[in-house]
Amino acid sequence: MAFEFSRTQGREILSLMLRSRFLEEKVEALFASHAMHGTTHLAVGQEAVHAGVSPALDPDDWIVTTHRCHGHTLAKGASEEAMLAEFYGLSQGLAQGLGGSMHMIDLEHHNAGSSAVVGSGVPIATGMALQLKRKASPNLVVAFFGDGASSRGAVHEAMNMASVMNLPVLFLCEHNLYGMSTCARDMVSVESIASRGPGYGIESLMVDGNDVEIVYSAVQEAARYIREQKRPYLLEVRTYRFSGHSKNDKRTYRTRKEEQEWLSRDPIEALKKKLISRGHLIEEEYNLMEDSIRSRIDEIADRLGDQHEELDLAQAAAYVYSPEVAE
Ligand SMILES: Cc1ncc(C[n+]2csc(CCOP(=O)(O)OP(=O)(O)O)c2C)c(N)n1
Repeated sequence: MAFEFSRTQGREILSLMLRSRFLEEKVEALFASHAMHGTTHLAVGQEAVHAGVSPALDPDDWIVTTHRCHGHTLAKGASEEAMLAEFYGLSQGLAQGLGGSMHMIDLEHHNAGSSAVVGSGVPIATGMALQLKRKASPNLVVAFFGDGASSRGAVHEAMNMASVMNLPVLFLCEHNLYGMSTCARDMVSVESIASRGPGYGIESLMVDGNDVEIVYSAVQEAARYIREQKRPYLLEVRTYRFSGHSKNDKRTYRTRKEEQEWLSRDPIEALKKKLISRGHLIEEEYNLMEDSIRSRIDEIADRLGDQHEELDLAQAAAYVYSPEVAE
């Protein structure tokens, strides 16, 4: 029988998905009004991946994320407060305000962070998995990457190394059909990136990335396999970003018809409908959930927007060049 969330779990996951969606919608508005600076990559539409991966892991498992990192960061345990402070460049932000939208890092919640260099997190995650293996840790590392990143040499090298060295890493390909304006169909040599697994001797699977219950149970199963077999795993989740690639993307490389088709498969709507049909939620409760999440995010964003505690150059330099702390 297909996996189903319990009533409590389903409501928690729905709330997490809404927090991710509304946080990103708020951030989009704040960038548009120039209250926040730099650029940002939203993952609106990909919330079933955010909410289906980290909640299915052990809290001490690690993640290494990408330039499209907001939902992953939130789902691994960061607060909206710490994330919004980072977006604003404030010293109480996740990276002391030095990283911004693309460089969220949250060691407390075992999130090793992200970088703007596409695919660069995958070898880092593989190296972390090597260290976990050396320490005989029961934990694993999730390496998030996109369909675009799947063509990078470092990603292939990392998968080969993880297989040869039996490393506890879950290669999680968040396939949203596009790398910037390039459609995966014109750039990736195979129909499904999971089909590359056997080439590395790695167990692999492709699943629907817009169904959070499917993502969650596939991740649970992959994590169980990695811990028991002490082998890596490649999971491809198929999804779609409703938003443009980054700020100011007019999305001329895809049709409105294609967007409409994916919008009709909105992962939040899908979970909401399932919970209502199972008697785990009623429409009024859902509306209250939406209102309270939106107003909490608005309140935090307004409050932080009036603050100015930023690191000065000397403090930033001391932080950047602080000595490495060996474990
Ligand atoms: C090494 C490198 N090459 C190119 C870029 C420019 N770039 C930024 S995001 C992106 C697309 C990445 O696509 P994908 O891996 O599918 O992730 P998505 O943006 O879809 O989440 C590219 C090419 C970069 N940041 N780093």
